[in-house]
Amino acid sequence: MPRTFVICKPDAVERGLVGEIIARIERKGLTLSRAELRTIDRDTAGIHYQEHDGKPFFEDLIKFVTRSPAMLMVVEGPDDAGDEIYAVVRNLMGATNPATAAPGTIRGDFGLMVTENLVHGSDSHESAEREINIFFPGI
Ligand code: 3AN
Repeated sequence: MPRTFVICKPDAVERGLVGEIIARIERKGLTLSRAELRTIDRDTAGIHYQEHDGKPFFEDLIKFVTRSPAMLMVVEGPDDAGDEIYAVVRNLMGATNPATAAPGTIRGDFGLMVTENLVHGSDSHESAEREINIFFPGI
């Protein structure tokens, strides 16, 4: 079954938007195969965001994503969806910066700032498998 990895970040949990985000994913026809509310530790966050290590916003990003519980989810789609399932979720999420994300997307409807952009979704099939292995090793 094709799958991807999604996080409702701390701002989404704090604002009570987890149900709304999951509802949008499910209404699209995708299903959750694993979900856990977990406060991400610093080391895990650093590995997850290693491509941003050294960028000016890296420290703030790590602080933000570890500040309170996040909802970690493995999202599955039907076999016909193929490995492009990550792209389906990225379209639901909208552009990285909520200020310019299209209305109708999660970030476009509920976000205002790139520093608090509600959701993470893997950006490729390979990233999805890498990230699932970081947060749910062995599944
Ligand atoms: P996406 O989450 O859309 O894949 P990435 O991978 O480019 O976007 O960025 C990862 C996270 O880093 C974003 N979700 C956002 O929280 C943060 N981020 C990206 N660019 C910036 C920026 N210019 N300033 C502050 N935070 C940023």
